[in-house]
Amino acid sequence: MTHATNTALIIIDVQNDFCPGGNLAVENGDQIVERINTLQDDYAITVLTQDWHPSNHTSFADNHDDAEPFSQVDMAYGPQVLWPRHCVIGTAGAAFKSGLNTDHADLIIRKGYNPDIDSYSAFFENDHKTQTGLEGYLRERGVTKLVMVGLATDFCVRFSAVDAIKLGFQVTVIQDACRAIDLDGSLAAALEEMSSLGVLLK
Ligand code: VGL
Ligand code: ZN
Repeated sequence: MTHATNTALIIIDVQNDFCPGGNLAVENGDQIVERINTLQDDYAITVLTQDWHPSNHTSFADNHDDAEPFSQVDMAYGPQVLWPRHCVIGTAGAAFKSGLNTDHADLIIRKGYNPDIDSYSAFFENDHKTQTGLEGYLRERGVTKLVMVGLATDFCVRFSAVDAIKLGFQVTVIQDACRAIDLDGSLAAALEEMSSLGVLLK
């Protein structure tokens, strides 16, 4: 372990559906697994997040009439991309990517289980109000610095990093331990937003 107990590694959504062969595959998403396993040796505190949707989740295009995957709609809480059905609770696609070492996880936080609200961020659902409980957990353990890795750089990593910095954590994203979906320039926008808010992109 090389980092102090005030620093946590947050491993975002390294799940089968976000890897090649999965329902919402991120290009080369599987290539970060070994890197993340090695990184885990350096941290005293490790948190895993798991995208965890009920079958009737409103972020799934097939739960809307005539909606194409990757199109955008307006929800009560703001704009929402409609995704191919993915990470359905209890399915193989929702399981952690095989080979990912989960033995050291202090906490596994599930998100997106409310059918009416998506949750990209590990801290807040997409209404930016409903908390997941992760902030309280980290504060009670005295964590002030977060290092984020996982999938996808431009959605769940981005939203988690932005919320974390707004909450006052110091945040680093290790880019080569992340992979992006890159929908209509979303990767460039994510990197721009994160760095402008003070997220350290390593
Ligand atoms: C994610 C889209 C939908 C992610 C989750 O983990 O980045 N992206 N659900
Ligand atoms: Zn999702």
